[in-house]
Amino acid sequence: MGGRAICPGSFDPVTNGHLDIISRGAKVFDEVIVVVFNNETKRPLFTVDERVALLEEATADLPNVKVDASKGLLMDYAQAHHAQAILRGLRAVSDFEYEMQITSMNRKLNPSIETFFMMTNNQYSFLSSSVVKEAAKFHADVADLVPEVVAKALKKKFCK
Ligand code: COD
Repeated sequence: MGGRAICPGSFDPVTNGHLDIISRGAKVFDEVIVVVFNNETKRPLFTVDERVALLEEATADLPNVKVDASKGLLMDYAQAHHAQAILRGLRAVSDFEYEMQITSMNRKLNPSIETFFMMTNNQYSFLSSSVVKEAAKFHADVADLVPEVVAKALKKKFCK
């Protein structure tokens, strides 16, 4: 397909489910910019800077993936960075309604930038940053659900 895609999210923290979408997207688009936004409805565990650093390490082996952060509107960011597409992941039916809402709003804000959805890999269909944080809080082993650097960062957060 080619072109530049923005993969937006909270990434608090990045999981193997996110990485699956990012790495598969990087095969379809010439360039993927992963952008960390502060989702006002969620109380973050990691600061935006920490989330960016974790994403940078986790995507270091993907040469056409860049990581950035923004405090503004997704569509303003996409336009300013000359992106043609927004890349999102879809897990269960429960994601659908929320994605419909934000995609409709984003299309209203800028109809020339399309949103593309990739279905999650079956093994990640119930994986979210929230369940990972909940499990890590009680010192459960999350090593096979997140990149190594994130597993270490979670241990550090919850041993204080
Ligand atoms: N498998 C596949 N995909 C997954 C998985 C998984 N296991 N887990 C998550 N994903 C996907 C999500 O479906 C999503 O597409 C992406 O990965 C990121 O997920 P999250 O949860 O980190 O990110 P969200 O949903 O909290 O991100 C919300 C935004 C930050 C994109 C949104 O709040 C936003 O656009 N904010 C900026 C302001 C704005 O422009 N708002 C919209 C107009 S009102």
